[in-house]
Amino acid sequence: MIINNDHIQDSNRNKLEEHSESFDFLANKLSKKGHNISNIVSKLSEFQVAIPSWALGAGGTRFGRFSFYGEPSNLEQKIEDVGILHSLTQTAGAVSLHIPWDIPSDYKAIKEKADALHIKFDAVNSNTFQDQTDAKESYKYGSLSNISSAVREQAIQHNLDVINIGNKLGSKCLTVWLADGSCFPGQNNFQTAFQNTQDSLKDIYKGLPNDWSMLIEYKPYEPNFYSTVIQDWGASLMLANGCGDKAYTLVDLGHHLPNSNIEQIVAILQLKGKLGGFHFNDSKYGDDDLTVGSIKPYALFLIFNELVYGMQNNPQNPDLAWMIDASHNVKDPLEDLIQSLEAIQEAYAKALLIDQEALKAAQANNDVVKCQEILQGAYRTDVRPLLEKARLNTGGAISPIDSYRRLDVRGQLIKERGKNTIATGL
Ligand SMILES: [Mn+2]
Repeated sequence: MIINNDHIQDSNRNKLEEHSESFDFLANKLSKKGHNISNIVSKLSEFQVAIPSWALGAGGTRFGRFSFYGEPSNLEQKIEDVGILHSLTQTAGAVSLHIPWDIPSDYKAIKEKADALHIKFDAVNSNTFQDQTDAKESYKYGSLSNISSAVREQAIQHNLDVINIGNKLGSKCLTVWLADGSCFPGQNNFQTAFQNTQDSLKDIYKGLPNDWSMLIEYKPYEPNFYSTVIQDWGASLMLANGCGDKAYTLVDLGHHLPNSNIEQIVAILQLKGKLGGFHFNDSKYGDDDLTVGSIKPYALFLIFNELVYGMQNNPQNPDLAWMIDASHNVKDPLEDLIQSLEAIQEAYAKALLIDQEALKAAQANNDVVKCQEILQGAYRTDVRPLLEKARLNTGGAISPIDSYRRLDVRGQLIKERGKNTIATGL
């Protein structure tokens, strides 16, 4: 199913008047406070977030998986789904592939399909957390950290293969996340496992094209429950520094122990020019992979405050690879992703409303009350009309969820694909 401009214009029609009223009211109010509205709206339009190829079907848990029907069963259909998201929201202009689940059989055809839908290929993700059917070695006891050099070599080669596949699609970035670790004290020698990981990453780094970057993702626990080799941002940063200038840390919101100060982590990494990628989701207890902004929207806003500050003040830090990394168990994955994209834009818009000069002055005066007033004043603003305007300006839907339902997208997909399709890798 391809959503064209007429579909969207049609579904926007009955919302235009209400949008104009609320936008004019907000724009007028914010302009009086000195905000440049068209600048904020165009920043929102430019902000594009990659959709991972594994988020388009029902994720499920280790206890079960419940289908939403009409799920994409191959890479072509996954790209079509990202195209649907992008037409409606105009903020999902990239896809992040997971190898080996999404190896194209026809590179030219896949690139043409993505081009036609204005979808770029963002970071490619390697997978050494499960065994493939034809694999010689097993990752049961780790991959890049494994005690066996044969296993490490297989895992290194896989990452080099992923770079090669990404290169053919125009990707410029490899994301490495390792499940490596141990489930019981004494199972691993921490130092050996870390050193093996560093050496393996250096071998992968040698195969990285000059205009590529390598993102190293960390996670405190799961699937291993006693130790993880790359457990936090410090370990990731050490490994990135050990590899070189093109290696960076990737922060995934769900990969922290409860109450970690993630905004401080992203601030310091940007100061050091080492924040390369960012994965959005939300969580209550652990790596819950819930809809962005559904549990802790204020924390997301505080993180965006630091990200905006970094984007404006840290030229030493590269442009970030933004991606949603969530799993959809009880909602239609496309509706869930639309809600996530909206929450990201909302947090970004609110962060753009923070008066940085006033905040700096209040900090200089140790006026703590004023500092909080400035942050919360921005946070309490209902910025949704700005998001609507950004979407309207670029041909998107005023209300993407509304249009998605009005156009009966899921019903169409079920008609086209049948009920019982399952996405590769899920
Ligand atoms: Mn992630």
